[in-house]
Amino acid sequence: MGVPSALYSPEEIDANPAITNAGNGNDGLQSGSPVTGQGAGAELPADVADLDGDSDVQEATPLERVGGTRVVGAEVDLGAYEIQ
Ligand SMILES: [Ca+2]
Ligand SMILES: [Ca+2]
Repeated sequence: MGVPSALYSPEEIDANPAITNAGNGNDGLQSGSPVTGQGAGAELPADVADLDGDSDVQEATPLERVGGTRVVGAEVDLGAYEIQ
């Protein structure tokens, strides 16, 4: 079992992801982060924990790490956060 492909890009990114408040409680991505839109939304895992409480556990994970919408814009952001 590997890492879900929504969590990395085939090209990989060797740059600071610009995480807000990194190392001191995480709050998400800063505007202009190089991971913006670099994920693969088609590969998001199912919402097996029903994070949004709508009883649909077959849909793609609807929320990101801090409760924002999982996919904003044309493509999911790489990693656990999504710029809102
Ligand atoms: Ca759900
Ligand atoms: Ca996005």
